Amino acid sequence: MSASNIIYVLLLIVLANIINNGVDAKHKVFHELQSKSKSLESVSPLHRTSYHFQPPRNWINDPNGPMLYKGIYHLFYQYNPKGAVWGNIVWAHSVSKDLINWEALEPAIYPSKWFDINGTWSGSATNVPGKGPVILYTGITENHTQIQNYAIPQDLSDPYLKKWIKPDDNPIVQPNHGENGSAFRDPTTAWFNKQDGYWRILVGSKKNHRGVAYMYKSRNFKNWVKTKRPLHSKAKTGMWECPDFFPVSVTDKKNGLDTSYNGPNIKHVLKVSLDLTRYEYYTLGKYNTKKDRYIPDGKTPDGWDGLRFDYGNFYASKTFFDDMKKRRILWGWANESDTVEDDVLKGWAGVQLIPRTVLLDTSGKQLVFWPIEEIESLRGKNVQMNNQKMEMGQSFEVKGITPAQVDVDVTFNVGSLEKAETFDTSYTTKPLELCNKKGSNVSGGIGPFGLITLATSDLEEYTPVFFRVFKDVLTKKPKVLMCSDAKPSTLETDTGSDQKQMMYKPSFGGFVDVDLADGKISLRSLIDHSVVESFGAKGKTVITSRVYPTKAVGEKAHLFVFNNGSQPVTVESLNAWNMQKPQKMNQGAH
Ligand SMILES: *[C@@H]1O[C@H](CO)[C@@H](O)[C@H](O)[C@H]1NC(C)=O
Ligand SMILES: *[C@@H]1O[C@H](CO)[C@@H](O)[C@H](O)[C@H]1NC(C)=O
Ligand SMILES: *[C@@H]1O[C@H](CO)[C@@H](O)[C@H](O)[C@H]1NC(C)=O
Ligand SMILES: *[C@@H]1O[C@H](CO)[C@@H](O)[C@H](O)[C@H]1NC(C)=O
Ligand SMILES: *[C@@H]1O[C@H](CO)[C@@H](O)[C@H](O)[C@H]1NC(C)=O
Ligand SMILES: *[C@H]1O[C@@H](CO)[C@H](O)[C@@H](O)[C@@H]1NC(C)=O
Repeated sequence: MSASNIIYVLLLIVLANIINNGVDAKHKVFHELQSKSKSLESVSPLHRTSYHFQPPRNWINDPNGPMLYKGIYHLFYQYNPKGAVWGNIVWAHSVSKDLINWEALEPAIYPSKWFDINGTWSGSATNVPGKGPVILYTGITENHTQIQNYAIPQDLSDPYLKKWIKPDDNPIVQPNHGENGSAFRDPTTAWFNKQDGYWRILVGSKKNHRGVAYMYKSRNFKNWVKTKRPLHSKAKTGMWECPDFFPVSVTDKKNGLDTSYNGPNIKHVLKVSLDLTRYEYYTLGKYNTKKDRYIPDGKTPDGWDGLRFDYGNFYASKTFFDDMKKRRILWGWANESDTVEDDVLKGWAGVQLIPRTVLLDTSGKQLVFWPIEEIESLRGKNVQMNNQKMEMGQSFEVKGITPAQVDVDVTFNVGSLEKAETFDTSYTTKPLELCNKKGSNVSGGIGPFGLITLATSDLEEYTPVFFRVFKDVLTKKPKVLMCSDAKPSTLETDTGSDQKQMMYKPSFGGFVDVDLADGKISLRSLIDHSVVESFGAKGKTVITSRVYPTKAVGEKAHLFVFNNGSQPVTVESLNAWNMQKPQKMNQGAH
C-alpha cells in the first residue's frame, strides 16, 4: 500500500468513526451504496425466495409491530426504500388475510419530525382496549439520541390502518435518567396489570457491558415512568436489542396466551437479541407482578450459552398473540450470508422467515416452534418414502419434486443406542464447535444422518442438515446434536481483493432434548432457494441457514436422505411437497 493510500484509508477510518458515532453493529452505514436502488427488472431472481416474505427489492431487517386487527394481519418491517444495504430506514407496511399472501401498503412511519428525523427504528404494536392499536417505536433525533415515540392510526374503521399519525406530544420516553442514549431502543408490546392498573413496556439497553431491559409503566398509555428496577439485566452480555416478554401456558399445549394474561400455571419468556454476537437467547421464568420482578428458572442459563428460538441465522425476532386462532406467532429476520457487493448486485437483502407458533414444551424446560398451519396450503405435489433402511454411507434421492422449493418432513428410527459415541461433558456448551468438528462426512456410531438439501447430484455442492447421537456415560441417556452446515453449500470461492468480504458459510448447531425411547426422531425442512429452515424433533430445536449454491439451483437442485454413521438408520416415513408461490407477495411496494 502506498503512503497516499494509507493516508486515504486512515482518513476513511476517522470519517467512518465520526459518521458511525453511537451506531451499533446492525446499523452499519454504507454511504455510497445505501441509495443505489435497482429497478424491478434488474433484480436477480437467482436465490430469491418463492414463499418467504420479501418485498420486490431492497434491504429489509427487523419485523416490527406484528398484529391482528379486524381480521387483518399486519406486518411492519425495517426497510430501505432506496437500496439493498442498511440505510434510510422506514417502517414498511404489509397486510394479509392468511399470513401467506401479502399486499404492500405505503410506509406507515418514516422520518419527518424532530423526534425521529434521523431514524424510525424498531418497535411493537399493542391493541389498547378503547383506543385501538398503538405503535411504540424508536426515533433517532438530529443529535443521534435514541428516544421512544408512539404512533396511532388515523382511521380506526379502516382494517388496513393505512395512515399513521405521530402526535406532537412525542416522545414518550427519553434517556434522561442515566440511560445510554446511544443504546436505548426497541420498545416491546405493552402488557396490562389488572391489579395495579398499569401498562408496562420494556426498552432494550446496556449499562457499560451489562445488558438491560428497562421497564416503564403508564396508566393512560401516554405518560410513562421508569420503574425502580429494570425487569432484568445480565452482566457482560452487551446491548440487548429487541426484547420480547410474554406468557406461555404450562398446562394448555395447544393455545398461546395474550401478552397481558396473568394467572396460575404460566411461565414467562424473556428473549433478547445480543448485538455483540448477533444471536438471540431466551430464558423461561416466573414473573411476579406484585414485586415487578422476573426470575429466570434455575435450569435455563441466562447468557451466551442460553436457549435459542433458532440456532442459526435468525435475529430481531418478535411475537404477537393471534386472538382469532388463539396462538402466539413468532416472526424473525434472516440476513444475507453473501457479501454487501453481492446484495447490491442482486438488488435485495434479507427475508422474514416463515412465522412459527410458540408453545411451552411438555418438559417445561424449553419452548417448541412449528411453522404456522397456513403454510401447508402452499403444498402441491407430494412424494413419499417408507421403511427405507440406510446402511453406513448410504443415501437415497427424493425424486419427483422440485427440491429447491419444498417442504420435507421425515421421521428416522435409530434403533438401539448401544453403539452411540460417548458424550464428553466438555461438549455441553459447544454444539457449534461440535458441528464444525464432526461434519456430515465424519462417521460416528449413530449418525450423522439426515437430509442433504440444495445438492448437486455428485455432492459438489450441498447443505446437509443432520443429527448425531451421543450417549452420556453417567446417565446412559442419549445426547442428540443437530447441525445445519453451509460450508459445502457453494463452490463460490472468495478470490476477491482485500476489500471483498468473505461469504459467510457457518455450520450451525444445537442440542435436541429427546430421550429416543422409541428410537424415533423427526426432521422437517422448509427449503426455498437460499433458505433452509429446519425443525428437529417437532420443533424442539430449530436451525436456519442461508446458502447460495452456484450449480444446485432451480431445477438442478437435488434432495437426499443419508446416513454416514456405522449403525443403520431407517427412514420410517418421509413426505415431501413441492411448495407453490403465494399469489401475492408485496407487489407494488414503495
Ligand atoms: C453508550 O453506547 C454507545 C453505543 O454502543 C457506546 O459507544 C458508549 O460507549 C456507551 N456509553 C457509555 C457511557 O457506556
Ligand atoms: C439527519 O437528518 C437530516 C435531515 O433529514 C439529514 O440531512 C442528515 O443527513 C441526517 N443524518 C444522518 C447521519 O442520518
Ligand atoms: C439531544 O437531543 C435530546 C432530545 O432532544 C436532548 O434531550 C439532549 O439534551 C440532546 N443532547 C445533546 C448532547 O445535545
Ligand atoms: C458421507 O461420508 C462420505 C465419506 O466421508 C463423504 O464422501 C460424503 O460426502 C458424506 N456425506 C455427506 C452428506 O456429507
Ligand atoms: C468434510 O466436509 C467438510 C465441509 O463440511 C470439508 O471441509 C472437508 O474437507 C471434508 N472432509 C473430507 C475428508 O471429505
Ligand atoms: C448476518 O450476516 C453475517 C455475514 O455478514 C454476519 O456475520 C452476521 O452477524 C449477520 N447477522 C445479523 C443478525 O446481522
